[in-house]
Amino acid sequence: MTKSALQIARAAYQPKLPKALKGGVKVVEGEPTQSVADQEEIKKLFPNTYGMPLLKFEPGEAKEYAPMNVGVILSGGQAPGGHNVISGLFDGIKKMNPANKLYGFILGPGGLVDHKYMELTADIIDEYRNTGGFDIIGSGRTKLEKEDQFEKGYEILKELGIKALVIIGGDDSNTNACVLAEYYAAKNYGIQVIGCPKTIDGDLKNEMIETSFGFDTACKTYSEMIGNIERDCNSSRKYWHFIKLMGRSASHIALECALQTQPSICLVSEEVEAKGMSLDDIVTYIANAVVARAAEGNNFGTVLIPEGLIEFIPAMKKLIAELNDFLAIHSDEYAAIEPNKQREYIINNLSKENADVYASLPEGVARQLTLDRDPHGNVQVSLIETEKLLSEMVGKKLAAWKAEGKYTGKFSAQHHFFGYEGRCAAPSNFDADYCYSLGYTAAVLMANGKTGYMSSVRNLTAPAEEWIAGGVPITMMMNMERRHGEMKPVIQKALVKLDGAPFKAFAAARETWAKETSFVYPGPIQYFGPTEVCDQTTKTLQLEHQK
Ligand code: FBP
Repeated sequence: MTKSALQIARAAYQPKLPKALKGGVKVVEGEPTQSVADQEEIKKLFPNTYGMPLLKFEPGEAKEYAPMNVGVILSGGQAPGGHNVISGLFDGIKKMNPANKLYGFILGPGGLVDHKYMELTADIIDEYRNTGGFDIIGSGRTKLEKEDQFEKGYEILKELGIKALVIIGGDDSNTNACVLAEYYAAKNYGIQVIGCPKTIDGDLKNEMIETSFGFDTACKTYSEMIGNIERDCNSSRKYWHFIKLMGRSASHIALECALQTQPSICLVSEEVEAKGMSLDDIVTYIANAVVARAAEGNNFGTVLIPEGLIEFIPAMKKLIAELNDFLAIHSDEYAAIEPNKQREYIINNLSKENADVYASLPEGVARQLTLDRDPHGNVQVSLIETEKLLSEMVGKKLAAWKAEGKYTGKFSAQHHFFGYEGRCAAPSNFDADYCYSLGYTAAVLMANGKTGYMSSVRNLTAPAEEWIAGGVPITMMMNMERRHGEMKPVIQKALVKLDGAPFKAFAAARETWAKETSFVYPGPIQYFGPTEVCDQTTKTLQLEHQK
């Protein structure tokens, strides 16, 4: 395999570990824990894994550990650093006992159920150290939630002599990891399950999990590109760039990129929902900023748009819900209608309120809302080109204002969507170190017989040496939520907090950014060089830690 010069140099990078993981490890138990809400229900559902103590690692005596084989699964969307979780896990279990073996299940949780796996040997691991992507074993979105899947999994775990399984995933995958841990514990199968917090979206975080891995690298990658666009924009001074950023639901990525690049405008879905803003309110907000800048002779700017925005606009949320229900029953009838009559058909069949919203949408977006449903029958919001929808509507509003003599500037838009570009980038030093520590921590948790825990590494704005490693019972992060019409125990998803330090810092600066050109150009991720350039964490983490 041909490798780039950076890949070759980067393979030799030795990720930094917290002090407690450098030699023998002592596991210190804290107080018993409670779930964040709905304690009685969660306790009943998880009799074997509820209420376990928090665990903290400290330097201790080197111990001998009995041999154990371990399995690992990558679940859901790619996030930079996944390969380092696996290499930290590999190095950890080999250090504990060189006879230990690591097996990877292929293409996500489906690999466990379908018995598709490979042994991850030292040669294979060495090929993937400090690289981006999940291609070492692949990832997938099969949900592990049914008993027959757990039993199929157990068959192969038993066959391979696997005593512990690590599931690297987001909130849903870690919820499922906990259900699996509970199931195997209840059955006395002797199989431990440990979770690792992954997602570029940054929405798997709480008191004990300061950030999910991949968020740092993905945001730095997007911020580099946004900075480059801002410089282009400030050079030709003739375009407004509408940039949609990944993050299925929460706006953490858009907010972090805004803090790094200081765009003219950044929308935050959680604020849109809290203020009950309509699509027209958002369009008017952007158009007003365009007019104000045009008055200063600046017919250019940048607008950051979180991917999940549409679903946070209350009126759109209602419309999408009614469309989902309606098309679940009438999709064949709808498909049989001539394309040029479909819009009218939908308008005639929706409630007046939703029909009016639907009728106000540009043709293309209205169409997208009735097509491309996922296996659960829901609109795939990520396929909706919000960046084009907004620029088109802003353009129309400005044209109307021009006709009324309220605006005399020029408006020309460019569109971008940054998502996949950042998910497999070579991990930043932060993600390389953090992930390696998470994997190593998982190995220590397993060697000490723990199950139903998530690997946790905290104090992340301090140098890696001072990071605090340990385990958090997954049940501690759970509450009951309605999913597909049923109340289920799930890990609480962390949306952007409007009273949190990152949003407040943004809100305090955004008027200036809109009026003046305050762009910041972060440049590419640096892997070698001064620590203030190479080891910086996200602004989100820095601001959250300043509390
Ligand atoms: P995870 O939550 O599984 O980490 O995935 C996050 C994400 O990258 C979202 O930002 C995005 O909306 C989605 O995955 C895209 O999914 P897919 O890879 O299936 O297109």
